[in-house]
Amino acid sequence: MVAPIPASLRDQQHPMIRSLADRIEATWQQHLELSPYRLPEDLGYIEGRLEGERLTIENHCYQTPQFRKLHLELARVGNNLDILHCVMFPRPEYALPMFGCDLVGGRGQISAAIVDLSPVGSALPEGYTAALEALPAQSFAEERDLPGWGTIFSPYCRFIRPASPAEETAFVDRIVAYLALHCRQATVTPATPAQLEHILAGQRHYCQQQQKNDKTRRVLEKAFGDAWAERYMTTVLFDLPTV
Ligand code: 18B
Repeated sequence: MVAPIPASLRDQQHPMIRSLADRIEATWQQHLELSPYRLPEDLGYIEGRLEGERLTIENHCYQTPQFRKLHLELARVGNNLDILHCVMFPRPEYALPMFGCDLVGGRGQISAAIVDLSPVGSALPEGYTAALEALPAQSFAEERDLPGWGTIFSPYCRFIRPASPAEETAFVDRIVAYLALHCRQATVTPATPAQLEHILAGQRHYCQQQQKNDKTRRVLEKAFGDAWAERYMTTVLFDLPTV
C-alpha cells in the first residue's frame, strides 16, 4: 500500500479534474499492486514563475509488476489554467499499449479532454479491441481534431471539448472505462521478453511524438525557461525507456 495523494492543489482545481484524479487513484488501488516510484529529487512538487503567472505542479508516481511508471500530474497556471495529465508506462517486457489522458481548462470550462489506449506495435492487442468495441457508443457535441503529431493515437482515441457538466461526467466515466479495462487486461497479459526491443522502439516513438506537443512545451517554457522545459518533457512527462 502507498499513501493516498495528499489533497491540496487538487481541492482548488476544476471539478472535472478533481473527480478524475480521485477516480484514477481509486482504479489503480483497486486493480494494481502499487509501490512507490522515485522521481528526481527536485521534481515532485514544483513552483515556477518567469514571465507572469505562477505554475504549480504536483506529481504522483507509482510502479507495479506490469508498469515501470504510473504518472498522475496536477498543474495550475495562475488562477485560470488547470491541467490533469496521466500516462501509464508499461515495463518493456509487456506488450501493452500506452494509456494516456489529458484535461486542460480554466475559468469554469474544460477546453481539451483526451483519452487513448495507444498501440506500441502496429495495432492494439485483440483483448483490447474486443473490450473497447463492447463499450456502449457515446457521442459528444464538440469533437476536436487531433494535431499533426497525433499519429500515435488509436482509432479509439476520444478528443473533445465538453459542452456541459453532463458531458464532463460522461467523459470522466469513459476515461475510467478505458483505464479499468487496461488494468484488467494488463494483469492477465503474460510477459513476452523476446519482444522487448520491438516494444521499446514503440514506446520510444510514442514519447518522441508526445514531446512535439508545443502547447505543453510553451506552458512549461513560460514558467521555467526553455532548458528546464526540455528536461521536464524528456525526463518526467515522456522519458524514453532505457534498458
Ligand atoms: N496541453 N498538458 O499534460 N497531452 O500530456 N494535449 C494541451 O484547449 C499541458 C498529454 C493533448 O491541439 C493544451 O487546446 C501541460 C497526453 C493533445 O495542438 C495545453 C501538461 C496526451 C492536445 C496543454 C500537460 C496529450 C493537448 C492546449 C503538463 C494524450 C491538443 C489546450 C502538466 C494522451 C494539442 C487546448 C493541439 C493540448 C498543456 C494530448 C495548454 C502543461 C498524455 C492532443
